[in-house]
Amino acid sequence: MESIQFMSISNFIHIHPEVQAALADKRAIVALESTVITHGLPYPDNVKTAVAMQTAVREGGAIPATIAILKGIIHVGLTDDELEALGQMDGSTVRKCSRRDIPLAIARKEYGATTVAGTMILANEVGISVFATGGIGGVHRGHPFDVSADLTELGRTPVAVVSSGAKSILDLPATREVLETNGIPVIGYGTDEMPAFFSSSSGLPVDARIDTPEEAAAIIRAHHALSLQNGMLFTVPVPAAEAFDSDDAEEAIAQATQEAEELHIHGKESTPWLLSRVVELTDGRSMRANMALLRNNGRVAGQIAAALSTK
Ligand code: PSU
Ligand code: MN
Repeated sequence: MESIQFMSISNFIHIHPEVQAALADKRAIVALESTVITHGLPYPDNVKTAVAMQTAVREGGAIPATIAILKGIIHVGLTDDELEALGQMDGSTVRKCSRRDIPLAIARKEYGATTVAGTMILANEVGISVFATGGIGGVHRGHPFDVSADLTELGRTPVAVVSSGAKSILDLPATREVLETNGIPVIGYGTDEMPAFFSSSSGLPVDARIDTPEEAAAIIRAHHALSLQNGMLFTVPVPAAEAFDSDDAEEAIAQATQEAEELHIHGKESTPWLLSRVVELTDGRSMRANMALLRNNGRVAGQIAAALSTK
């Protein structure tokens, strides 16, 4: 039998040649997650959005590296064909990979989609320090012990996450408190308050406001210089034209939350179920906001990574 002690991450990882070259040259790279592709958006909008997000990262000045597990192999950077195949898969056949799930998907040679937590771990492993996503997980409404592992990971893995805050399906004030407890700076990019995913306002304060990629890079450099091991959260509001701020959003969220209770939806199913139910209840308006903010966050993260790589 093969001895486990000779196994290292290199046995299970494939880095796309373009990403490998960028790593070697210390060029700007932005990691992207894959749960939003397999569990967050329906096909074909998921693939379209993932491709648009990669393009936005390039426009920002960085190389995109979408991370997923394909047949037990960690892929950092996907080809168009791999992205398309993953996007077409039935979400129930792809393991949603947070920290605890990664070794399970690898050992069983499964397909795995990385969450914010899972993507942070793998990005950090290969030396990528900026990561763009839509919204992080958080504390679920009415379930103070259902706290996303994203918040724990942000407390212990040194990656800068660019997002539109935590999803508004969550208990945002509780989520804000846990971010603080875990030592995660919340930095508003062009805003004084933490955005609420598809709405731009949560009424909750950020720790600092910045307005340029250079200011973000200065904060990340200070963090690296101190060898702090926690992550950072840069929060970017959804573009105004696509924001979904109305009371309709809150009404849909409240209804979806109540239905989830009645149907006993919990654990890792909770977030994907709530998000897709809100899309139905809002006639797709929440999804349009979601797609717009993903692209925009990709662009901002690309700019931040580019500012960080210029000495
Ligand atoms: N944002 C979306 N759709 C998603 C997610 C975020 O618009 O599906 C995913 C992210 O991958 C995030 C995860 O890390 O949901 C959180 O899941 P949980 O609450 O089970 O930790
Ligand atoms: Mn949970």
